[in-house]
Amino acid sequence: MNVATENEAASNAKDLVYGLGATGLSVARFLQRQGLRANYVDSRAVPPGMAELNDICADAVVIVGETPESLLENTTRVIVSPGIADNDAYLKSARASHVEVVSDIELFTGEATAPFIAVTGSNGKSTVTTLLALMCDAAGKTAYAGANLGVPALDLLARDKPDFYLLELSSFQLQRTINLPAHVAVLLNISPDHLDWHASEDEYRAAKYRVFTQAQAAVFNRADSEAAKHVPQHIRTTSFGLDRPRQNQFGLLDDHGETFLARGEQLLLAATDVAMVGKHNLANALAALATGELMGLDMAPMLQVLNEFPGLPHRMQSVAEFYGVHYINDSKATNVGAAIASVESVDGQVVLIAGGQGKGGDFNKLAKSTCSRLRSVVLLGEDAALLQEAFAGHVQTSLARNMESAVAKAAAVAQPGDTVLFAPACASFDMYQNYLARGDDFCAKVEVLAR
Ligand code: UMA
Ligand code: ADP
Repeated sequence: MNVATENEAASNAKDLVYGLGATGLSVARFLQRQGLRANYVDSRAVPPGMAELNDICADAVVIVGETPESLLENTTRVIVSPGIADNDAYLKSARASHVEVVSDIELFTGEATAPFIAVTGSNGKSTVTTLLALMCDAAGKTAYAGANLGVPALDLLARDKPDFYLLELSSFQLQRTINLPAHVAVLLNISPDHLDWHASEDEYRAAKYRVFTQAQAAVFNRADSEAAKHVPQHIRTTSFGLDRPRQNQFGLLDDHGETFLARGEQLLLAATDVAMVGKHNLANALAALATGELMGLDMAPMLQVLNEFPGLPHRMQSVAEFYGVHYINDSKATNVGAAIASVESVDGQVVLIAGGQGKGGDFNKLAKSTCSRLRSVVLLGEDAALLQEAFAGHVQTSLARNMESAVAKAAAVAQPGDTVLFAPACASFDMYQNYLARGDDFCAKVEVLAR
Protein backbone atom coordinates (compact mmCIF):
# COMPACT_ATOMS: atom_id res chain seq x y z
CA MET A 1 0.00 0.00 0.00
CA ASN A 2 1.24 3.51 -0.82
CA VAL A 3 0.72 6.59 1.24
CA ALA A 4 0.78 8.84 -1.77
CA THR A 5 0.81 12.40 -2.97
CA GLU A 6 -1.87 13.59 -5.37
CA ASN A 7 0.44 13.04 -8.35
CA GLU A 8 0.86 9.42 -7.43
CA ALA A 9 -2.85 8.76 -7.10
CA ALA A 10 -4.07 5.92 -9.27
CA SER A 11 -4.54 7.68 -12.57
CA ASN A 12 -7.25 5.38 -13.90
CA ALA A 13 -9.31 5.42 -10.68
CA LYS A 14 -12.65 7.18 -10.95
CA ASP A 15 -13.86 6.45 -7.43
CA LEU A 16 -12.52 8.21 -4.37
CA VAL A 17 -13.25 6.54 -1.05
CA TYR A 18 -13.37 9.18 1.67
CA GLY A 19 -12.92 7.81 5.18
CA LEU A 20 -11.01 4.76 6.32
CA GLY A 21 -13.14 3.54 9.20
CA ALA A 22 -15.52 0.55 9.15
CA THR A 23 -17.43 1.94 6.15
CA GLY A 24 -14.36 2.79 4.05
CA LEU A 25 -12.97 -0.71 4.55
CA SER A 26 -16.27 -2.31 3.51
CA VAL A 27 -16.25 -0.13 0.38
CA ALA A 28 -12.67 -1.27 -0.33
CA ARG A 29 -13.70 -4.93 -0.03
CA PHE A 30 -16.71 -4.30 -2.28
CA LEU A 31 -14.66 -2.52 -4.98
CA GLN A 32 -12.03 -5.26 -4.78
CA ARG A 33 -14.73 -7.89 -5.37
CA GLN A 34 -15.87 -5.87 -8.38
CA GLY A 35 -12.32 -5.53 -9.69
CA LEU A 36 -12.43 -1.72 -9.41
CA ARG A 37 -9.57 0.56 -8.39
CA ALA A 38 -10.07 3.64 -6.25
CA ASN A 39 -8.13 6.33 -4.46
CA TYR A 40 -8.50 6.42 -0.68
CA VAL A 41 -8.38 9.54 1.46
CA ASP A 42 -8.81 10.24 5.15
CA SER A 43 -8.43 13.57 6.92
CA ARG A 44 -6.74 11.93 9.90
CA ALA A 45 -2.96 11.56 9.96
CA VAL A 46 -3.28 7.94 11.05
CA PRO A 47 -6.68 6.59 9.98
CA PRO A 48 -7.91 3.50 11.86
CA GLY A 49 -8.25 1.31 8.74
CA MET A 50 -4.75 1.66 7.23
CA ALA A 51 -3.41 -1.78 8.13
CA GLU A 52 -6.60 -3.57 7.15
CA LEU A 53 -6.76 -1.75 3.82
CA ASN A 54 -3.33 -3.14 3.07
CA ASP A 55 -4.70 -6.67 3.56
CA ILE A 56 -7.66 -5.96 1.29
CA CYS A 57 -5.74 -4.24 -1.47
CA ALA A 58 -1.95 -4.24 -1.16
CA ASP A 59 -1.44 -1.63 -3.88
CA ALA A 60 -4.18 0.79 -2.71
CA VAL A 61 -3.22 4.44 -2.94
CA VAL A 62 -3.97 6.35 0.26
CA ILE A 63 -3.77 10.08 0.88
CA VAL A 64 -3.98 11.19 4.51
CA GLY A 65 -4.38 14.62 6.05
CA GLU A 66 -5.46 17.47 3.80
CA THR A 67 -6.96 16.24 0.55
CA PRO A 68 -5.74 18.11 -2.53
CA GLU A 69 -8.59 19.56 -4.63
CA SER A 70 -6.82 18.56 -7.85
CA LEU A 71 -7.57 14.94 -6.98
CA LEU A 72 -11.16 15.69 -7.97
CA GLU A 73 -10.10 16.09 -11.60
CA ASN A 74 -9.56 12.36 -11.71
CA THR A 75 -12.72 11.51 -9.79
CA THR A 76 -16.27 10.87 -10.94
CA ARG A 77 -17.66 9.62 -7.64
CA VAL A 78 -16.83 10.21 -3.98
CA ILE A 79 -18.00 7.38 -1.72
CA VAL A 80 -18.04 9.06 1.65
CA SER A 81 -18.18 7.63 5.18
CA PRO A 82 -21.16 8.68 7.29
CA GLY A 83 -19.14 10.38 10.03
CA ILE A 84 -17.93 13.09 7.64
CA ALA A 85 -20.40 15.97 7.82
CA ASP A 86 -21.86 17.51 4.69
CA ASN A 87 -20.22 20.88 5.35
CA ASP A 88 -16.80 19.26 4.92
CA ALA A 89 -14.77 21.48 2.58
CA TYR A 90 -13.73 18.65 0.32
CA LEU A 91 -17.30 17.44 -0.15
CA LYS A 92 -18.35 21.00 -0.97
CA SER A 93 -15.63 21.19 -3.63
CA ALA A 94 -16.69 17.82 -5.03
CA ARG A 95 -20.30 18.93 -5.37
CA ALA A 96 -19.25 22.27 -6.87
CA SER A 97 -17.28 20.28 -9.48
CA HIS A 98 -20.39 18.14 -10.20
CA VAL A 99 -18.71 15.05 -8.78
CA GLU A 100 -21.29 12.61 -7.40
CA VAL A 101 -21.15 12.22 -3.60
CA VAL A 102 -22.76 9.00 -2.34
CA SER A 103 -22.99 6.76 0.70
CA ASP A 104 -22.05 3.10 0.90
CA ILE A 105 -25.82 2.45 1.05
CA GLU A 106 -26.20 3.79 -2.50
CA LEU A 107 -23.72 1.14 -3.64
CA PHE A 108 -25.55 -1.49 -1.62
CA THR A 109 -28.98 -0.77 -3.09
CA GLY A 110 -27.50 -0.79 -6.59
CA GLU A 111 -26.22 -4.36 -6.11
CA ALA A 112 -28.58 -6.11 -3.66
CA THR A 113 -30.75 -8.76 -5.29
CA ALA A 114 -32.77 -9.74 -2.19
CA PRO A 115 -35.42 -7.41 -0.72
CA PHE A 116 -34.21 -5.09 2.02
CA ILE A 117 -35.98 -3.60 5.01
CA ALA A 118 -34.84 -0.08 5.96
CA VAL A 119 -35.21 0.83 9.64
CA THR A 120 -34.60 4.38 10.79
CA GLY A 121 -35.56 6.72 13.63
CA SER A 122 -33.78 8.70 16.29
CA ASN A 123 -34.01 5.87 18.82
CA GLY A 124 -34.82 2.17 18.82
CA LYS A 125 -33.25 1.34 15.44
CA SER A 126 -30.84 -1.31 16.72
CA THR A 127 -33.48 -2.87 18.93
CA VAL A 128 -36.05 -3.13 16.13
CA THR A 129 -33.50 -4.33 13.57
CA THR A 130 -32.34 -7.02 15.99
CA LEU A 131 -35.93 -8.04 16.80
CA LEU A 132 -36.60 -8.41 13.07
CA ALA A 133 -33.50 -10.58 12.65
CA LEU A 134 -34.63 -12.83 15.51
CA MET A 135 -38.19 -12.92 14.16
CA CYS A 136 -36.98 -13.93 10.69
CA ASP A 137 -34.90 -16.67 12.23
CA ALA A 138 -37.83 -17.90 14.33
CA ALA A 139 -40.10 -17.81 11.26
CA GLY A 140 -37.64 -19.84 9.16
CA LYS A 141 -36.42 -16.99 6.92
CA THR A 142 -32.79 -16.09 6.34
CA ALA A 143 -31.96 -12.46 7.06
CA TYR A 144 -28.72 -10.51 7.42
CA ALA A 145 -28.77 -7.43 9.62
CA GLY A 146 -26.29 -4.60 9.42
CA ALA A 147 -25.44 -1.07 8.12
CA ASN A 148 -25.36 1.45 11.00
CA LEU A 149 -25.68 -1.56 13.31
CA GLY A 150 -22.68 -3.92 13.37
CA VAL A 151 -21.67 -5.26 9.96
CA PRO A 152 -21.39 -2.51 7.29
CA ALA A 153 -24.05 -2.92 4.58
CA LEU A 154 -21.68 -3.78 1.72
CA ASP A 155 -20.15 -6.65 3.68
CA LEU A 156 -23.59 -8.29 3.79
CA LEU A 157 -23.42 -8.67 0.00
CA ALA A 158 -20.37 -10.95 0.27
CA ARG A 159 -22.55 -13.73 1.70
CA ASP A 160 -25.07 -16.06 0.03
CA LYS A 161 -28.30 -14.33 -0.95
CA PRO A 162 -30.74 -14.28 2.00
CA ASP A 163 -34.54 -13.90 2.03
CA PHE A 164 -34.12 -10.38 3.45
CA TYR A 165 -31.50 -7.78 4.27
CA LEU A 166 -32.28 -5.78 7.40
CA LEU A 167 -30.63 -2.36 7.27
CA GLU A 168 -30.44 0.01 10.20
CA LEU A 169 -29.97 3.39 8.56
CA SER A 170 -28.72 6.62 10.16
CA SER A 171 -29.69 10.09 8.99
CA PHE A 172 -26.12 10.44 7.69
CA GLN A 173 -26.53 7.43 5.44
CA LEU A 174 -30.04 8.40 4.31
CA GLN A 175 -29.06 11.95 3.39
CA ARG A 176 -26.61 10.61 0.78
CA THR A 177 -28.70 7.81 -0.65
CA ILE A 178 -30.92 8.40 -3.67
CA ASN A 179 -31.82 4.89 -4.82
CA LEU A 180 -33.68 3.33 -1.85
CA PRO A 181 -36.41 0.94 -2.99
CA ALA A 182 -37.01 -0.65 0.42
CA HIS A 183 -39.33 -3.65 0.57
CA VAL A 184 -40.53 -2.13 3.85
CA ALA A 185 -39.41 1.28 5.18
CA VAL A 186 -39.76 1.86 8.92
CA LEU A 187 -39.61 5.25 10.66
CA LEU A 188 -39.73 4.72 14.43
CA ASN A 189 -39.64 8.24 15.86
CA ILE A 190 -37.86 11.55 15.44
CA SER A 191 -36.40 13.68 18.19
CA PRO A 192 -33.54 16.12 17.67
CA ASP A 193 -30.08 14.54 17.32
CA HIS A 194 -26.83 15.02 15.41
CA LEU A 195 -27.21 18.78 15.24
CA ASP A 196 -23.41 18.98 15.09
CA TRP A 197 -23.57 17.21 11.69
CA HIS A 198 -26.85 18.37 10.16
CA ALA A 199 -27.30 22.02 9.20
CA SER A 200 -30.67 22.18 11.03
CA GLU A 201 -33.33 20.10 12.71
CA ASP A 202 -35.38 20.36 9.51
CA GLU A 203 -32.53 18.86 7.52
CA TYR A 204 -32.26 16.04 10.04
CA ARG A 205 -35.98 15.27 9.77
CA ALA A 206 -35.86 15.49 5.97
CA ALA A 207 -33.04 12.93 5.94
CA LYS A 208 -35.20 10.55 7.99
CA TYR A 209 -38.23 11.01 5.70
CA ARG A 210 -36.12 9.93 2.72
CA VAL A 211 -36.56 6.36 3.92
CA PHE A 212 -40.12 6.39 2.50
CA THR A 213 -39.46 7.87 -0.94
CA GLN A 214 -39.24 4.69 -3.03
CA ALA A 215 -40.54 2.19 -0.49
CA GLN A 216 -42.96 -0.55 -1.50
CA ALA A 217 -44.50 -0.62 1.99
CA ALA A 218 -44.13 1.52 5.11
CA VAL A 219 -44.44 1.39 8.88
CA PHE A 220 -44.88 4.68 10.74
CA ASN A 221 -45.52 5.94 14.25
CA ARG A 222 -49.07 7.32 14.71
CA ALA A 223 -47.82 9.67 17.43
CA ASP A 224 -45.78 11.66 14.90
CA SER A 225 -48.37 13.38 12.70
CA GLU A 226 -45.67 15.21 10.74
CA ALA A 227 -43.91 11.96 9.82
CA ALA A 228 -47.23 10.43 8.77
CA LYS A 229 -47.57 13.15 6.10
CA HIS A 230 -44.44 11.85 4.41
CA VAL A 231 -45.72 8.32 3.97
CA PRO A 232 -46.64 7.79 0.29
CA GLN A 233 -50.38 7.30 -0.26
CA HIS A 234 -50.26 4.56 -2.88
CA ILE A 235 -48.29 1.90 -0.94
CA ARG A 236 -49.20 -0.63 1.75
CA THR A 237 -48.80 0.97 5.19
CA THR A 238 -49.22 -0.04 8.81
CA SER A 239 -48.96 2.20 11.84
CA PHE A 240 -47.93 1.50 15.40
CA GLY A 241 -48.35 3.52 18.58
CA LEU A 242 -48.89 3.24 22.31
CA ASP A 243 -52.57 4.21 21.97
CA ARG A 244 -55.56 1.98 21.17
CA PRO A 245 -55.17 0.59 17.65
CA ARG A 246 -57.83 0.83 14.96
CA GLN A 247 -58.43 -2.02 12.54
CA ASN A 248 -55.14 -3.33 11.04
CA GLN A 249 -53.06 -1.04 13.26
CA PHE A 250 -50.72 -2.12 16.05
CA GLY A 251 -51.05 -0.60 19.53
CA LEU A 252 -51.86 -1.19 23.21
CA LEU A 253 -55.26 -2.33 24.41
CA ASP A 254 -56.47 -2.62 28.00
CA ASP A 255 -58.53 -5.69 28.81
CA HIS A 256 -59.81 -6.45 32.33
CA GLY A 257 -57.15 -4.20 33.84
CA GLU A 258 -54.29 -5.71 31.89
CA THR A 259 -52.42 -4.07 28.98
CA PHE A 260 -51.90 -6.07 25.80
CA LEU A 261 -50.04 -5.62 22.55
CA ALA A 262 -52.81 -5.71 20.00
CA ARG A 263 -53.62 -5.65 16.31
CA GLY A 264 -56.91 -3.84 15.99
CA GLU A 265 -59.21 -5.56 18.51
CA GLN A 266 -57.11 -8.72 18.52
CA LEU A 267 -55.07 -9.23 21.71
CA LEU A 268 -51.60 -10.53 20.88
CA LEU A 269 -49.43 -10.60 24.01
CA ALA A 270 -49.67 -9.20 27.53
CA ALA A 271 -47.28 -6.24 27.92
CA THR A 272 -45.88 -7.95 31.03
CA ASP A 273 -44.87 -10.90 28.83
CA VAL A 274 -42.58 -8.72 26.72
CA ALA A 275 -39.10 -9.48 28.04
CA MET A 276 -37.60 -6.05 27.25
CA VAL A 277 -37.87 -3.30 29.87
CA GLY A 278 -39.62 0.07 29.43
CA LYS A 279 -42.56 1.59 27.59
CA HIS A 280 -40.34 2.68 24.71
CA ASN A 281 -39.56 -0.99 24.12
CA LEU A 282 -43.29 -1.74 23.82
CA ALA A 283 -43.28 0.79 20.97
CA ASN A 284 -40.28 -1.00 19.46
CA ALA A 285 -42.03 -4.37 19.85
CA LEU A 286 -45.16 -3.06 18.07
CA ALA A 287 -43.07 -1.55 15.27
CA ALA A 288 -41.32 -4.89 14.77
CA LEU A 289 -44.65 -6.74 14.65
CA ALA A 290 -46.03 -4.28 12.08
CA THR A 291 -42.91 -4.67 9.95
CA GLY A 292 -42.81 -8.44 10.30
CA GLU A 293 -46.42 -8.63 9.17
CA LEU A 294 -45.64 -6.63 6.02
CA MET A 295 -42.70 -9.00 5.41
CA GLY A 296 -45.08 -11.96 5.57
CA LEU A 297 -43.74 -13.44 8.83
CA ASP A 298 -46.09 -15.57 10.94
CA MET A 299 -47.38 -13.99 14.14
CA ALA A 300 -46.65 -16.86 16.56
CA PRO A 301 -42.84 -16.95 16.15
CA MET A 302 -42.72 -13.14 16.31
CA LEU A 303 -44.55 -13.14 19.64
CA GLN A 304 -42.25 -15.86 20.92
CA VAL A 305 -39.27 -13.60 20.22
CA LEU A 306 -40.85 -10.70 22.13
CA ASN A 307 -41.45 -13.04 25.04
CA GLU A 308 -37.80 -14.16 25.15
CA PHE A 309 -35.49 -11.37 23.92
CA PRO A 310 -34.28 -9.31 26.92
CA GLY A 311 -32.87 -6.46 24.80
CA LEU A 312 -29.39 -5.62 23.57
CA PRO A 313 -26.50 -4.92 25.94
CA HIS A 314 -26.04 -1.24 26.88
CA ARG A 315 -29.79 -0.60 26.50
CA MET A 316 -31.60 -0.60 29.87
CA GLN A 317 -29.21 -3.36 30.93
CA SER A 318 -29.56 -4.38 34.56
CA VAL A 319 -26.04 -4.41 36.06
CA ALA A 320 -26.38 -5.02 39.79
CA GLU A 321 -28.53 -4.46 42.85
CA PHE A 322 -27.00 -3.77 46.26
CA TYR A 323 -28.07 -1.87 49.40
CA GLY A 324 -31.52 -1.78 47.80
CA VAL A 325 -30.30 0.28 44.82
CA HIS A 326 -30.66 -0.97 41.24
CA TYR A 327 -27.92 -0.01 38.73
CA ILE A 328 -28.86 0.20 35.04
CA ASN A 329 -26.56 0.73 32.07
CA ASP A 330 -28.21 2.60 29.19
CA SER A 331 -25.00 3.86 27.57
CA LYS A 332 -26.70 3.74 24.16
CA ALA A 333 -28.96 6.62 25.26
CA THR A 334 -26.83 8.98 23.19
CA ASN A 335 -29.35 11.80 22.79
CA VAL A 336 -31.89 13.72 24.82
CA GLY A 337 -34.94 11.80 23.53
CA ALA A 338 -33.40 8.47 24.47
CA ALA A 339 -32.42 9.62 27.95
CA ILE A 340 -35.96 10.93 28.60
CA ALA A 341 -37.39 7.55 27.53
CA SER A 342 -34.92 5.80 29.86
CA VAL A 343 -35.86 7.83 32.91
CA GLU A 344 -39.56 7.39 32.14
CA SER A 345 -39.20 3.63 31.96
CA VAL A 346 -37.84 3.29 35.51
CA ASP A 347 -40.11 3.08 38.57
CA GLY A 348 -39.23 5.08 41.69
CA GLN A 349 -36.62 7.80 42.19
CA VAL A 350 -33.65 7.97 39.84
CA VAL A 351 -30.08 9.11 40.32
CA LEU A 352 -29.08 9.95 36.77
CA ILE A 353 -25.50 9.85 35.49
CA ALA A 354 -25.21 11.77 32.22
CA GLY A 355 -22.72 13.63 30.05
CA GLY A 356 -20.30 13.40 27.15
CA GLN A 357 -20.56 15.19 23.79
CA GLY A 358 -23.97 16.84 23.59
CA LYS A 359 -24.17 17.18 19.78
CA GLY A 360 -26.28 20.33 20.15
CA GLY A 361 -29.01 18.52 22.10
CA ASP A 362 -31.56 20.47 24.15
CA PHE A 363 -30.54 19.83 27.76
CA ASN A 364 -33.23 22.18 29.07
CA LYS A 365 -35.81 19.80 27.64
CA LEU A 366 -34.05 16.88 29.33
CA ALA A 367 -34.05 18.67 32.69
CA LYS A 368 -37.70 19.79 32.46
CA SER A 369 -39.01 16.41 31.31
CA THR A 370 -37.18 14.33 33.91
CA CYS A 371 -36.60 16.45 37.02
CA SER A 372 -39.73 15.31 38.88
CA ARG A 373 -38.36 11.75 38.77
CA LEU A 374 -34.78 12.57 39.75
CA ARG A 375 -33.23 12.52 43.22
CA SER A 376 -29.93 13.83 41.92
CA VAL A 377 -27.84 14.15 38.75
CA VAL A 378 -24.15 13.38 38.39
CA LEU A 379 -22.49 14.87 35.32
CA LEU A 380 -19.28 14.07 33.51
CA GLY A 381 -17.53 14.62 30.19
CA GLU A 382 -17.10 17.47 27.73
CA ASP A 383 -20.55 19.00 28.11
CA ALA A 384 -20.99 18.44 31.87
CA ALA A 385 -21.11 22.17 32.57
CA LEU A 386 -23.86 22.72 29.96
CA LEU A 387 -25.89 19.93 31.52
CA GLN A 388 -25.33 21.34 34.99
CA GLU A 389 -26.62 24.72 33.85
CA ALA A 390 -29.79 23.08 32.51
CA PHE A 391 -30.47 21.03 35.65
CA ALA A 392 -29.56 23.78 38.16
CA GLY A 393 -32.62 24.96 40.05
CA HIS A 394 -34.53 21.78 39.19
CA VAL A 395 -32.55 19.11 41.01
CA GLN A 396 -29.34 18.62 42.99
CA THR A 397 -26.32 18.24 40.67
CA SER A 398 -22.68 17.31 41.05
CA LEU A 399 -19.73 17.04 38.68
CA ALA A 400 -17.50 13.97 38.37
CA ARG A 401 -14.07 13.91 36.74
CA ASN A 402 -14.37 10.30 35.55
CA MET A 403 -16.67 7.26 35.60
CA GLU A 404 -15.29 5.91 38.88
CA SER A 405 -16.06 9.14 40.64
CA ALA A 406 -19.49 9.42 38.93
CA VAL A 407 -20.55 5.97 40.13
CA ALA A 408 -19.25 6.64 43.65
CA LYS A 409 -21.10 9.96 43.86
CA ALA A 410 -24.32 8.41 42.56
CA ALA A 411 -24.09 5.52 45.02
CA ALA A 412 -23.52 7.94 47.89
CA VAL A 413 -26.80 9.82 47.30
CA ALA A 414 -29.02 6.90 46.20
CA GLN A 415 -31.60 5.66 48.73
CA PRO A 416 -32.95 2.09 49.01
CA GLY A 417 -35.57 1.65 46.27
CA ASP A 418 -33.80 4.09 43.93
CA THR A 419 -32.24 3.35 40.55
CA VAL A 420 -28.83 4.64 39.50
CA LEU A 421 -29.35 5.08 35.78
CA PHE A 422 -26.49 5.70 33.37
CA ALA A 423 -28.29 7.34 30.42
CA PRO A 424 -25.78 9.92 29.19
CA ALA A 425 -27.91 11.82 26.59
CA CYS A 426 -24.59 12.40 24.82
CA ALA A 427 -22.10 10.73 22.51
CA SER A 428 -19.12 9.01 24.11
CA PHE A 429 -16.24 10.08 21.89
CA ASP A 430 -14.80 12.68 24.30
CA MET A 431 -13.81 9.96 26.80
CA TYR A 432 -14.20 6.58 25.05
CA GLN A 433 -13.82 4.83 21.73
CA ASN A 434 -17.59 4.33 21.54
CA TYR A 435 -20.74 3.77 23.65
CA LEU A 436 -19.80 0.10 24.18
CA ALA A 437 -16.50 0.95 25.90
CA ARG A 438 -18.31 3.60 27.94
CA GLY A 439 -21.03 1.17 29.04
CA ASP A 440 -18.43 -1.47 29.88
CA ASP A 441 -16.62 1.07 32.05
CA PHE A 442 -19.84 1.94 33.89
CA CYS A 443 -20.55 -1.75 34.53
CA ALA A 444 -16.97 -2.38 35.70
CA LYS A 445 -17.08 0.53 38.16
CA VAL A 446 -20.46 -0.62 39.51
CA GLU A 447 -19.17 -4.16 39.92
CA VAL A 448 -16.15 -2.93 41.90
CA LEU A 449 -18.47 -1.04 44.22
CA ALA A 450 -20.74 -4.08 44.60
CA ARG A 451 -17.93 -6.29 45.95
N1 UMA B 1 -13.43 10.89 10.32
C1 UMA B 1 -12.49 11.86 10.08
N2 UMA B 1 -11.88 11.89 8.88
C2 UMA B 1 -12.14 10.99 7.92
C3 UMA B 1 -13.08 9.97 8.17
C4 UMA B 1 -13.73 9.95 9.39
O1 UMA B 1 -12.21 12.69 10.94
O2 UMA B 1 -11.52 11.09 6.85
C5 UMA B 1 -14.12 10.85 11.61
C6 UMA B 1 -15.60 11.15 11.52
O3 UMA B 1 -15.88 12.51 11.48
C7 UMA B 1 -16.14 10.43 12.76
C8 UMA B 1 -15.22 9.23 12.88
O4 UMA B 1 -14.08 9.53 12.09
O5 UMA B 1 -15.98 11.24 13.90
C9 UMA B 1 -15.86 7.93 12.44
O6 UMA B 1 -16.55 8.17 11.23
P1 UMA B 1 -16.66 7.10 10.06
O7 UMA B 1 -17.66 7.61 9.09
O8 UMA B 1 -15.31 6.74 9.56
O9 UMA B 1 -17.26 5.86 10.84
P2 UMA B 1 -17.20 4.31 10.46
O10 UMA B 1 -16.11 3.66 11.22
O11 UMA B 1 -17.23 4.13 9.00
O12 UMA B 1 -18.59 3.85 11.12
C10 UMA B 1 -19.79 4.19 10.44
C11 UMA B 1 -20.84 4.62 11.46
N3 UMA B 1 -20.32 5.77 12.20
C12 UMA B 1 -20.89 6.97 12.09
O13 UMA B 1 -21.86 7.18 11.42
C13 UMA B 1 -20.27 8.08 12.86
C14 UMA B 1 -21.13 3.47 12.40
O14 UMA B 1 -22.22 3.83 13.22
C15 UMA B 1 -21.56 2.26 11.59
O15 UMA B 1 -21.75 1.15 12.46
C16 UMA B 1 -20.50 1.91 10.56
O16 UMA B 1 -20.27 3.07 9.72
C17 UMA B 1 -20.90 0.75 9.64
O17 UMA B 1 -21.97 1.11 8.83
C18 UMA B 1 -21.90 4.16 14.59
C19 UMA B 1 -22.54 5.49 14.95
O18 UMA B 1 -22.11 6.11 15.92
C20 UMA B 1 -22.49 3.09 15.50
N4 UMA B 1 -23.58 5.92 14.21
C21 UMA B 1 -24.34 7.10 14.55
C22 UMA B 1 -25.40 6.77 15.58
O19 UMA B 1 -25.84 5.60 15.65
O20 UMA B 1 -25.83 7.72 16.30
C23 UMA B 1 -25.04 7.62 13.29
P1 ADP C 1 -30.61 3.34 18.08
O1 ADP C 1 -30.02 2.23 17.29
O2 ADP C 1 -31.62 4.14 17.29
O3 ADP C 1 -29.61 4.18 18.79
P2 ADP C 1 -31.26 1.47 20.23
O4 ADP C 1 -32.26 0.41 19.99
O5 ADP C 1 -29.84 1.10 20.25
O6 ADP C 1 -31.53 2.66 19.19
O7 ADP C 1 -31.62 2.19 21.59
C1 ADP C 1 -30.79 3.27 22.03
C2 ADP C 1 -31.40 3.97 23.21
O8 ADP C 1 -32.53 4.73 22.80
C3 ADP C 1 -31.90 3.04 24.29
O9 ADP C 1 -30.89 2.76 25.18
C4 ADP C 1 -33.04 3.83 24.93
O10 ADP C 1 -32.51 4.74 25.86
C5 ADP C 1 -33.59 4.66 23.77
N1 ADP C 1 -34.74 4.10 23.04
C6 ADP C 1 -34.85 2.88 22.45
N2 ADP C 1 -36.02 2.77 21.82
C7 ADP C 1 -36.67 3.95 21.97
C8 ADP C 1 -37.92 4.46 21.52
N3 ADP C 1 -38.74 3.73 20.77
N4 ADP C 1 -38.25 5.72 21.88
C9 ADP C 1 -37.41 6.49 22.62
N5 ADP C 1 -36.23 6.05 23.08
C10 ADP C 1 -35.84 4.80 22.76
